[in-house]
Amino acid sequence: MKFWASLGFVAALAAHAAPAQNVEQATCESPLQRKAWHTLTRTEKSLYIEAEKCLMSLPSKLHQATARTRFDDFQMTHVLETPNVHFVGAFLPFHRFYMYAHEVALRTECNYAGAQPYWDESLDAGNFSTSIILDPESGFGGNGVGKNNCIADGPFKSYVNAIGPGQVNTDHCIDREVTDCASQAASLDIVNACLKKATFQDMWNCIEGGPHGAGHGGIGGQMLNVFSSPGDPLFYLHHTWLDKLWWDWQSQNLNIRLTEIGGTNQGSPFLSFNGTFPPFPPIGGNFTFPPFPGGPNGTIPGFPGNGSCSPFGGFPGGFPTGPPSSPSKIEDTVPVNIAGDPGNVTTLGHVLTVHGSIPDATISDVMNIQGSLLCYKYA
Ligand SMILES: [Cu+2]
Repeated sequence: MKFWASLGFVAALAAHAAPAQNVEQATCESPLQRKAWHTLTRTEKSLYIEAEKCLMSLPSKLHQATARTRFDDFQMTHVLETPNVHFVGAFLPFHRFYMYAHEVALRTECNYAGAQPYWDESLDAGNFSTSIILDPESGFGGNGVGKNNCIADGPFKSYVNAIGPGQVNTDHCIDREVTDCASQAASLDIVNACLKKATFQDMWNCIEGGPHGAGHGGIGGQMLNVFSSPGDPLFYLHHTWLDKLWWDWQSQNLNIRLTEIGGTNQGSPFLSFNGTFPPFPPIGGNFTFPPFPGGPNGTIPGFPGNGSCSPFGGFPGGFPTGPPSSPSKIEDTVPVNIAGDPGNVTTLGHVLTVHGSIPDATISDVMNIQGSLLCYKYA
């Protein structure tokens, strides 16, 4: 049987000494329960926050030239992977894998017994500034203040980011610039429109352009930087929510959607362009999230960010996906050299990496949140 021909599979069996006939059952017996922040008890909230603070206190293992802590390691991994994992078909798979790696680190390095919570932003759409997630006592602290928009209360107020902004690494505070109007794209109407999309590509475009943009633009500051946004610990709750939305979409038709992938495999030229580009005010020499085609109506929604919720009018140089329309202005597009995925369209063989926090995996490995690698569920 072809099944048995896989050396990796046999080695995995040997390593776990699992009886062969129980392989199916042995995969995901007790999925971790991921819950919405709004439903956590006060104790659950503080256990999560303590675990994140623990990651912020452990020394870097992966990126010691730039990172000081394990929290920084994750942020740096994101900075380095940014061109490969935004505005491409691997956007949702990579971030699913990355959220999982973060959850594993909390559990294995910081004695956290819970699951990665998520922020159901539809509950706060249009009202991020009054969200309980920004509570200084039970949450992540509030909006930034002063000239640099540094957060001034809450458990993370004194954390010094060593990574960012963007691809520049300089010590700085966690900053926020909460913008309620930008958070409107997290509304239930938009979420539901995304969940109704018929294809992976349309759903992904809708989520990346809509709810994804709402979280980054609605919190602003660090969160609005496409490279260094994981410097704000809210990032992990934001992207876990997006992961849930993908799973909600998949769950409507698992027969097809456990293997449905697609979308461009060509990284955005805007993320590898070494220079300033007119519509995006550079932050630390880098760009905030650009607009993204494929909002809930399949049109250009205008990226809800940059301190405004007015639509982004026009976009010089075309959309940030696909081949550059002005090659002479582009230093280089991201080369199509993703391991396991040499073509222009994203496939299941595409290798995802978090730089060794956990071993590399393929998109195929992360399609099922209750499969052989991942084992969690959403409430
Ligand atoms: Cu990202």
